[in-house]
Amino acid sequence: MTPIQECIKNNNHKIKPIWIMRQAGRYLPEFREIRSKNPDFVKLCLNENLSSEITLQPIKRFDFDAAIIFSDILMLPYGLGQEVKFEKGLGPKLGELDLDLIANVNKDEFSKKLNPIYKSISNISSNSICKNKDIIGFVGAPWTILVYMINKMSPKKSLSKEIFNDKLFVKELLSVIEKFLKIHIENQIKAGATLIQIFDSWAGLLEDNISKFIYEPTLNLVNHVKKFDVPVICFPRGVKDYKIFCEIVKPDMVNIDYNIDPKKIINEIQIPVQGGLDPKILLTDKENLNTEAIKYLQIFKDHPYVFNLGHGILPETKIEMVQELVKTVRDFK
Ligand code: 1CP
Repeated sequence: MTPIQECIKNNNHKIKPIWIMRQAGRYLPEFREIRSKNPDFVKLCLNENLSSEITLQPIKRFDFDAAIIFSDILMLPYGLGQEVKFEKGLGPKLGELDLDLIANVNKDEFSKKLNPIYKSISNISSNSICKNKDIIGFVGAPWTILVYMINKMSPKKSLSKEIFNDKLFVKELLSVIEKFLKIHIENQIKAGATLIQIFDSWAGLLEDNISKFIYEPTLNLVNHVKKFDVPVICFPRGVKDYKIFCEIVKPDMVNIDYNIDPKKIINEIQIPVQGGLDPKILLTDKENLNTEAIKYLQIFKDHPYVFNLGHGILPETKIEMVQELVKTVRDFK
């Protein structure tokens, strides 16, 4: 059994697998080299040879226990026909949103558009470097995708709450998003993903209607993944109460963010836990990194735990700090 599956399915707390959110990306010089020759990010995600190569880059360097497919949560709106562009320094920019057009996209058309992602997963799962490693497929959670599709840019830049006023529009859009997220999940599993992670990066933005926008649609996705007997990890970044989230949504494992007190979580949550370390710690020094990483390893010593961060690795992270982190986790007894 692969390491994360072993943690989840057998409740094994003796092994501490490690992988890192955004491990295939901008902190790696070999990624930056490919990226500099491929200015169109969406095209890069749809180039199955390059996306397979990028997925394997961090595995070759650090021998992580899991490979996360090089793609993006915004490939979903792209698959639905909404324009998606990534501009330097500006982040993602999405085009006009036409609900009538999107609601009429058919499953085959969508799957065909995103087919290179599935081919890349299938390439990776048959590559000998990934023997006994988990292959992580992923999606954005319905709420986070809804935010990007309506806001058309990162809510980090600005988010107008008025855009959620048209309740019927939002409800219909959410239902289309959920339908296609299920298809995207199923396609990734059929291609060879052994685990699914659901990223709700903007869960923390929501103050009311958490049931309608987060619990209910995420639970629907979690139940969908479970039908395939594939474990599902949720990352509801910034959500106020992880305990309630886990009780309602029932993922197989939860990734905690760096604002969460791990000591509190271990008393509140019975399911396997992943992550937590603040990515900024990797920008400090090795001594501090060891102290902070060991803190998590100690707290979760007797709990099924996968080492990871509390959000994606920062682009300015030095390679040697990642090497140090992997060594600390592997040497921990
Ligand atoms: O070179 C570049 O400029 C591209 C940077 C980049 C990369 C490497 C983007 C643009 N996406 C990715 C890959 C990516 N994105 C992966 C696969 C690689 C891996 O994880 O190892 C994954 C899983 C994602 C997931 C993703 N994309 C999330 C959820 C996780 C998180 O960090 O919160 C989100 C919110 C996105 C949107 C996105 N894509 C890219 C950027 C810069 C952003 C964030 C924009 C914002 O701040 O709103």
